[in-house]
Amino acid sequence: MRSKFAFLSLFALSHFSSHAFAQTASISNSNQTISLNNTDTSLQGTSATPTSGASAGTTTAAAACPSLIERREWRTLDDDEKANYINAVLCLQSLPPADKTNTVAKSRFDEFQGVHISSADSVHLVGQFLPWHRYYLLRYETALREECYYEGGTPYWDWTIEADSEDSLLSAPVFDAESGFGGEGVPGTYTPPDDPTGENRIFPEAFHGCVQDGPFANLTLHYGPGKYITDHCLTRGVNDTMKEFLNSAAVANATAQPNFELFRIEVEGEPVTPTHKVHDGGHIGIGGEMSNFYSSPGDPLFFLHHANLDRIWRSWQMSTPSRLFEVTGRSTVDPPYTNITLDFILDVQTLGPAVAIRDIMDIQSSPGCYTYV
Ligand SMILES: [Cu+2]
Repeated sequence: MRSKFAFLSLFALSHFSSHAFAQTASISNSNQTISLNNTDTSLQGTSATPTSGASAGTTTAAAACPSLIERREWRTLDDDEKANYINAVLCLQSLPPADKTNTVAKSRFDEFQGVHISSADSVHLVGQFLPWHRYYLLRYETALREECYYEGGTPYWDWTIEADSEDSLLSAPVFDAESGFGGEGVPGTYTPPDDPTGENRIFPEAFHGCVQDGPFANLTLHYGPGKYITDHCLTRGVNDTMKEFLNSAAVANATAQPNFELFRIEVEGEPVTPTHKVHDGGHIGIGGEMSNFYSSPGDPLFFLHHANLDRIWRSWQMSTPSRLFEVTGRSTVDPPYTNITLDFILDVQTLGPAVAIRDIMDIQSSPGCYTYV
């Protein structure tokens, strides 16, 4: 049973159960803040992977990293570094899909979007939300590096910089037509397909139009919007209605949470929270394809938004030693569910081998081997 949602509930599920998740709305927000600006090197070379006492699983010791890939804020990249990243994304969009049985994807980039669409119902609003997206981003970064000669790390967009200021989100350098990902959708250039049952979670108001400047002006997506399969442009609907959910106070509220479950909920947002949060706020603030629960990775900015969320999680993990390997939460949206553990398997389908959550908890051990600066 699904119903039509309001525009501002783009990431809402209509059938979430109202047990403990609904009670987290009033979690107290202390003034505790965690610096996100310090170079994250405190565990470099020292991490060891714990084994779970509860069940067997992958219990191999974390492999050491030969070096750490630096993930940096987009605006700290120089013009050449920005161009290198954009060119690598364009490369991924030009490579044929690795999965020859995939008849929809025309490129490696499409393949990533397709896997998110088919995974979305099982990797959101559940305990594996953050781990799954961490691993998904890692596979994307690895593809850029191994298949498209990119030598850097996934950049992130720290939207608190715009959200804390009087500036519009659209003023962010990520939207620059020359050095960034292009700007706002042009009104009147795109009409999304009807979604009479609501199952595609398409909200026409969020689709201002096609992005017609920048490197992705000529991009044709083959998946989406939603679960539809249509050839269409990259769409956006950038707006400032989400700024209050993307500012540094919102991030501080998230990192102040005392356990993983409360932290994950405070990051992820509606419908288990009464208002938007940083995750759904970023999706809705960019709008268009990014506003869609299923097909959002069709906008290359998806990966910069989620890298920032991953950075915030890393910050929370590093704030107390016990948090580095803390993971809990329901395994599915609907019962019967189990409580996920470090042994829970993250499946990214054709994008790479399945791994246990344990293996990606410490980003500074293999297969992660990256750091946020
Ligand atoms: Cu997602």
